[in-house]
Amino acid sequence: MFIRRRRGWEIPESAVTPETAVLRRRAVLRGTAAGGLAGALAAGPARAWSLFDSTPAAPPAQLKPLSAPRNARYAAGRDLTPAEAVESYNNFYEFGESKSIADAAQALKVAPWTIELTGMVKVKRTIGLEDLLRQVSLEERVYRHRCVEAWAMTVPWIGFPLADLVKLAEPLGSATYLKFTTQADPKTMPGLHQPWYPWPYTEGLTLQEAMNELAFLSVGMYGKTMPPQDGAPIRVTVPWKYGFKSAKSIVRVEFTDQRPATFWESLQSTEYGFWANVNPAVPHPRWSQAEERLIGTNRMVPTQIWNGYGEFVAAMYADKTKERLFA
Ligand SMILES: Nc1nc2c(c(=O)[nH]1)N[C@H]1C(S)=C(S)[C@@H](COP(=O)(O)O)O[C@H]1N2
Ligand SMILES: [Mo]
Repeated sequence: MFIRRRRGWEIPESAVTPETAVLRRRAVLRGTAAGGLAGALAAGPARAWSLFDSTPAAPPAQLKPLSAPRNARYAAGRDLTPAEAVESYNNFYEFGESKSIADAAQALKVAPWTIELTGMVKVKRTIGLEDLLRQVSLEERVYRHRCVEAWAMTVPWIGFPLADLVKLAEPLGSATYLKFTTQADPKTMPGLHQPWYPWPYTEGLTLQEAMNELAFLSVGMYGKTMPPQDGAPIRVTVPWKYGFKSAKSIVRVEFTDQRPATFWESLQSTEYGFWANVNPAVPHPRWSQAEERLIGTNRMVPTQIWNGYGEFVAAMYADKTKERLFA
C-alpha cells in the first residue's frame, strides 16, 4: 500500500528503505561476512539469505489438507490464480512493507488460537478456533479479490459465513458495527517495530454488511489450511470491498455502536476510507481504479463496480447517498 507520510507521524527518509537498497545491502553483507558464509552456503541459498535478515526465517508452516464442498452460487467468471502467486505476493504489513513477506510470515504462531468476542454481546467470551470450527460447516467459495493498489486475484477460499460467527456471538440489539483486530506479536512480527503505523491492524464492517451472505471467514484455500502469509489461521474475506478491508489473522471481534477507526483510515483517511467498496469509476487520489492486474499472469482486465458483486450487495447502500462509499 502506498501512503503519503504526513506531519505528525512523518518518518525520516532513511527509515523507508526501498527494496532495491535492502537487496544491495544484503549483497554487501554476504560478501564481507566471510566467517559464517561457508556454513550458510552449505545449507543452501535460502539459509544464507536468512542469516542476514533481521527476522530469522522460521521453517515453512505445515499446512494440512482441508476440503469442503464448493458453493456454486458464487462463480468467479475467470480462472483461478495459481496458488504459488497467491502465496508469494502478499500484503501483510505486520511482516513488512513489501510483497515478499511469505518467508518472514512463517514465524506466525497459529496454534493455539483464540478469538475474543466482545463489546455489545449477550456474554463476552473467548472462543478457541477448534471449538468455533465445530459449530460451523465449511464450504469452498471462489471469490475475486481486488486490492486498492489495482492488482487482483481469484481464490478458492475455504471457510464459513461471517453471519454464523455473528449469530454465535449473540450481539445486543444496539450493536451496529463489527471491529476486527489482527494478532499483534512484536516477537514474530517485525512490522510492529515500525511505530508510525497504528498497530494493531484493525478493520470494520457494519453489522448489516457482516450479515450479508458474501461476507466470509476463511480458514483455508486451495484445499489446504491457510498459509501464514495469507492470514492464518482465520481471516475476513469481503470480496466486494478493496482488499484492506479483509483483516488477516484475527484475534478479536468487537460489537459496537460506533463506527470503528481502522488501520488504513487512521493513516490516510482521504485515500483509504471506511466503506472502500470497489468502483472503477472512482479513482484513488493517486491512480486509476479502472483496470486491475491479475497476479500470476499479469493480464489487465476491467474492474467491475462492487467487484462484480452488485446483485448481492448494492441494495445495502441505497440509502447511504451522503457517504463516501467507494474510497
Ligand atoms: N492484518 C493485516 N491484514 C491485511 C493486510 C495487512 O497488512 N495486515 N493487508 C490487506 C490488504 S491491503 C490486502 S490486498 C489483503 C491481501 O491478502 P493476501 O496477501 O492473502 O493476498 O490482505 C489485507 N489484510
Ligand atoms: Mo490491498
